[in-house]
Amino acid sequence: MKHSEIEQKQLSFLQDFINKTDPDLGSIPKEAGPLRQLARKLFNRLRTPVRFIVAGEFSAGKSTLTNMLVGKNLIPTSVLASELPPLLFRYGATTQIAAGWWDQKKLIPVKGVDFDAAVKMDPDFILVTTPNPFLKDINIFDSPGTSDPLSDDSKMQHLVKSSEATIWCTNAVQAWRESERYTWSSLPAINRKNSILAVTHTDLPAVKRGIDRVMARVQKEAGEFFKTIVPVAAPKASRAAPDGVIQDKEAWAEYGGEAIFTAIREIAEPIREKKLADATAIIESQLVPFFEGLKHRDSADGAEGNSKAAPVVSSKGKEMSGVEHTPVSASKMSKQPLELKAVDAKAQTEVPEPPLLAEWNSKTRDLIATIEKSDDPDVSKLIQSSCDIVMEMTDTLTLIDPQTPEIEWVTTQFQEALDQLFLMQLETGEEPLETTTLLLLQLSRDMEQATTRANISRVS
Ligand SMILES: Nc1nc2c(ncn2[C@@H]2O[C@H](COP(=O)(O)OP(=O)(O)OP(=O)(O)O)[C@@H](O)[C@H]2O)c(=O)[nH]1
Ligand SMILES: [Mg+2]
Repeated sequence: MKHSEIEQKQLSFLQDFINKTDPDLGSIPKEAGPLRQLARKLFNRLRTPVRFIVAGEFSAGKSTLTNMLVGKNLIPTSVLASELPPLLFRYGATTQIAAGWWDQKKLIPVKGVDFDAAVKMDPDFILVTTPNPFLKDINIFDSPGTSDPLSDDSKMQHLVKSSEATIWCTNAVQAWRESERYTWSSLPAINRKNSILAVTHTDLPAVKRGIDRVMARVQKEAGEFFKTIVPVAAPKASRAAPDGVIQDKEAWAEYGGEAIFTAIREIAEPIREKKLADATAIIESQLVPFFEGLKHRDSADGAEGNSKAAPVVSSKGKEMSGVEHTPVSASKMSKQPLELKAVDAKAQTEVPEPPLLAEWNSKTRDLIATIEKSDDPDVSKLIQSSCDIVMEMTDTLTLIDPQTPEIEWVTTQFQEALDQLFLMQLETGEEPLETTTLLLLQLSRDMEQATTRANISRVS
């Protein structure tokens, strides 16, 4: 089954779960609450496009490249670049802008795509929507050149935290300077992992003459830090594709338009695959058993039609509604609302868990239970506790000898989660506890995968 079909099925299951666990329907066990929230979170996660931040030093060509990617010269030259806050580009039926603040959910629409008027409101960011289909899967954040991504500027911190991939712009005239290398190395691992280096201004005659030398040097000095290095000349590429429609194929390829879109897709695809696989694992282990229990209970009450579940697709693409899961009664689930998949699976097959996985699952389960139980949770303390257990396990994983590719992979997943949790300590963002729970559950799944594949059982 194709990625998009599986995604659609999971989305309809989640939508169904959310509808059928609505407390207003009455007779819904109150334990459904946290699972309903989890379903909402997964639904939003699956529907959120992959977010790329365009970063780099002052005047590196970030906004010009962003304009090319969204297929329109939307970023004004009338407003001084230094005055512009971060610009978030998303898909919308019409081209509109709105002023936004990170800590408020409200956006204030600004009439007539008037950036000056938006800037006067002193927003944390300006949201730009435009009907480019590319933006349905990818969101682009243009960062302001004067902001140091490492500064205490909370606008910038939030922007970096909100993105999953980076396009770093470096001017070919002085490509990959020492200061860039320094800033880059201090960015969170998650932003550095999925990254493209766009070498801009490659159409300038002086650059063009020595382009092979420039690219060879950049490759040598920065190759290890980026998935791909792409030479671009965004103004020329834009001219080859007015309004995002390619008119001059040759020029589009020559000026890097094609290469940068390919690089973006190659980075976005695995991120989307992982999101879907993670969501599928959580749906299978947490939501399906509860939903089946609900159905079972309702059919015992003679009200089966009320909670007929949409089919769920397992990670292998097979339909599994009511087939692979033993129905769990709602009252049983109530005691373990967020039971981990690894524990469930082992209980069914009675195969003992590898000790490292068991250790991680036990710590995670305790912490999630604490999160679930607290009526008035101390958010920062709980994030700190999550950081502690993730850090401990990261240390344990790094000590494993020999280091197999599976161990290295799962260690990277833990390091990335740690980066995200560190940033959440600085700025919690929306629904911090749900995000934390989700991160821990994903790590459980990663651990299960790695321990199964690599047979990691102990630190030697
Ligand atoms: N010839 C040429 N000019 C470029 C290219 N990319 C950007 N420029 C020009 O370089 C200047 C700076 O570009 P911007 O896109 O504003 O750079 P920026 O990184 O967004 O700048 P700040 O936001 O101020 O940091 C503008 O005059 C652009 O027209 C390129 O590939 N080739
Ligand atoms: Mg700019």
